[in-house]
Amino acid sequence: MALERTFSIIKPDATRRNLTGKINAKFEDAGLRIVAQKRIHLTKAQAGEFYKVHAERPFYDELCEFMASEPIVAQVLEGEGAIAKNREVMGATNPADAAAGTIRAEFAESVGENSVHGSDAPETAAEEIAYFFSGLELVG
Ligand code: RTP
Ligand code: MG
Repeated sequence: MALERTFSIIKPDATRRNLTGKINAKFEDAGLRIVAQKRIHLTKAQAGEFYKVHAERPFYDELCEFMASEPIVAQVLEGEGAIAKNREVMGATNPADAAAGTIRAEFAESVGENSVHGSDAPETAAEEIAYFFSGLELVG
């Protein structure tokens, strides 16, 4: 499998509880390298742009409020099959369905406040990385 990059967010529920280090340890233990990382505070409009694919869903407004409520940590993870591997380490969207040992099983508070985001495909990974990071910030 080829070396790949994916985009990750440590969400406000997790940064608020000082879980960045524990979540990063899960990524690193799974063989994902953190090649870029920064703490930023999104506006609600920026959160809305990022999650625009969900604009018609009933939870969209609540999701945007949540993502803008406190700082997030935006990251780029690199590894063999990084997109699928990251989704595996994250666990299912709803922590009640997430496999034991996954980030969401251990740390998520609810289906909405579920600690992490991970890109779902190569095209979205490329778009999301480019939205948050410049070429200069991406060190291989
Ligand atoms: P993400 O995009 O954040 O990596 O999560 P995902 O692929 O596992 O889930 P997705 O269906 O893309 O949903 C995006 C985020 O919206 C929030 N959500 N809330 N209240 C609800 O029923 C509900 N459903 C989804 C979660 O924060 C989810 O991660
Ligand atoms: Mg998603």
